[in-house]
Amino acid sequence: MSPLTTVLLSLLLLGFAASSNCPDGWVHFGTSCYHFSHDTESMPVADLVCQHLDGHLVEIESSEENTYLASKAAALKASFWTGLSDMQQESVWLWYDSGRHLTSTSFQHWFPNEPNNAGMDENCAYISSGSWNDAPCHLALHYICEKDDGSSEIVG
Ligand code: 2F8
Ligand code: CA
Repeated sequence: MSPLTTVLLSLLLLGFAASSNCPDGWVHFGTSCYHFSHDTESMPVADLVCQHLDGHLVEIESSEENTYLASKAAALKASFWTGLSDMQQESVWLWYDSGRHLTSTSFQHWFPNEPNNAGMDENCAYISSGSWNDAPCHLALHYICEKDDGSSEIVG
């Protein structure tokens, strides 16, 4: 292989690698980038901040993703808003941004006896130590934003 071909191939490979990178302040897992907030916000404002960062509040779809997020959050010792809410209809849990329903076959990882709608005012779900709890949406908590890592985008 000529030196020129080697350089061109290296640049091409670097280009592919760069296309699946996450921005500074985001971590990579699967095909997503995740940002663990430093500030605290109500759940609806947290979602607006995530959208401002070209993402959305996290949508947790598998045990692997949940375990990864829990491992990252453990070091930060905080509870984080997810994008899961039943604010439209009590007990009908939806991922706020995609509109996907949480069904009996969906991955879910509630604390025992949750969600319990304590005080009849708990319509948003946070993750804490890998388990989920419903809590009042107006509480100011940390939050996790998610966005696609761009790896499925067509380059060129
Ligand atoms: O005991 C479960 C109960 O614990 C807390 O209330 C005392 C939670 N509240 C918040 O996290 C704000 C409830 O959501 C939870 O059900
Ligand atoms: Ca609760």
